[in-house]
Amino acid sequence: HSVAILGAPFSKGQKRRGVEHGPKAIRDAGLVERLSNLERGGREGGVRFTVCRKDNVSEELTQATESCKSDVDLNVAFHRSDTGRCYFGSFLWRVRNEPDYPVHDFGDLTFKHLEKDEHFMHVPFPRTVGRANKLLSGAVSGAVGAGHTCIMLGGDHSLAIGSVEGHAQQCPDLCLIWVDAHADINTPLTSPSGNLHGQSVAFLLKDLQNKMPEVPGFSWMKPFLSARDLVYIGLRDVDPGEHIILKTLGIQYFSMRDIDRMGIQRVMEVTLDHLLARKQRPIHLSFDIDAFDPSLAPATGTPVNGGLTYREGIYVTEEIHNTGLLSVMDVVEVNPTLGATPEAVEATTSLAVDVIASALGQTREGAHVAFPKIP
Ligand code: DIR
Ligand code: MN
Ligand code: MN
Ligand code: MN
Repeated sequence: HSVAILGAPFSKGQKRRGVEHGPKAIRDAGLVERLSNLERGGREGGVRFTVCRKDNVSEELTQATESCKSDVDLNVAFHRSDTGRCYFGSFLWRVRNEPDYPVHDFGDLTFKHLEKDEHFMHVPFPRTVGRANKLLSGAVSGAVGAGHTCIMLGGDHSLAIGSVEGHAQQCPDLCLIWVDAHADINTPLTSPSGNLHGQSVAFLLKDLQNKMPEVPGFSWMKPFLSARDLVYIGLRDVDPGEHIILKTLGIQYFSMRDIDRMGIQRVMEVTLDHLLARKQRPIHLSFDIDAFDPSLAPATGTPVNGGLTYREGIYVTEEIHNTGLLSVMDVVEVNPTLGATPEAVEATTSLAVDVIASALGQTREGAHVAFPKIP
């Protein structure tokens, strides 16, 4: 599978400007380079090779070319300085042509701020947010339809409305894993803040259809997701109205207390069992960086103490990668204007790169590309 990166520089789903610089900040932390150099473990190998002859294999493997066709058997570990990859064993010596998982960076979407966009109740910028999500929905649908695994870089979490909606156009049976300190399931009627980034899930759920007023800007979409197709991980700041919704709809969630109690291993086991036991289907992972503890991800708009450790967060993405079903991932709420120091911002953006790389197959145990033995 190839990977598509879509930048969504948008901040009108909440009141703190700066989160629209998230996509650039995450790219500047080296996202594309990291993904291009992923040595993927697991069921598929990582790269395509051409066979070359032993006598043409110099210290610098880059000299080997496609014109070398016969097999060689080397029993070595070899490090290629040009790609940084290591190969080991008694195997055919092959040279990488191109990654099996090319990374396509589609750049940033361009969002318009509408001049005339009155509040709806106490909800600011409803038409601007609705239109941005309609645009994003089309982009995600296009990327998934073209066969890419799609990484959406936010931007605030209201963007998940369009991202999940676009994903669902291609994959109507998708399931949703929402990693966040917050449940983002307020309706305009329950929301204490009015902010749409705290309401994204309510727009998606069929089960809330008769609880949702008609918000201007959103007539292009209908709710499509069932409450049983959603699992939360990392909750620790849930509004009373949201708690009522979680309980009445019987939504599967794992608060930080649940993670303390069960451990992240069991949480992921139950999460994936809940969503995939009946049938395997595409996963939409919506990852709000504020799920992490603020000591790890300080540059975000609504930090809440007591969040995921680095290891818990990476375990979540490793387990999702290992299903082989990740189809779209959102990484949202990285706000590079909010770090107290440049180091705080850098910690947050490099953490975002780490969770993306992990979701796409970077392993902590290491990996190598296996070679077929000479018959
Ligand atoms: C709060 C905060 N529940 C709200 N939500 C946030 O505004 O609805 N989501 N910060 O990320
Ligand atoms: Mn893997
Ligand atoms: Mn969120
Ligand atoms: Mn959040």
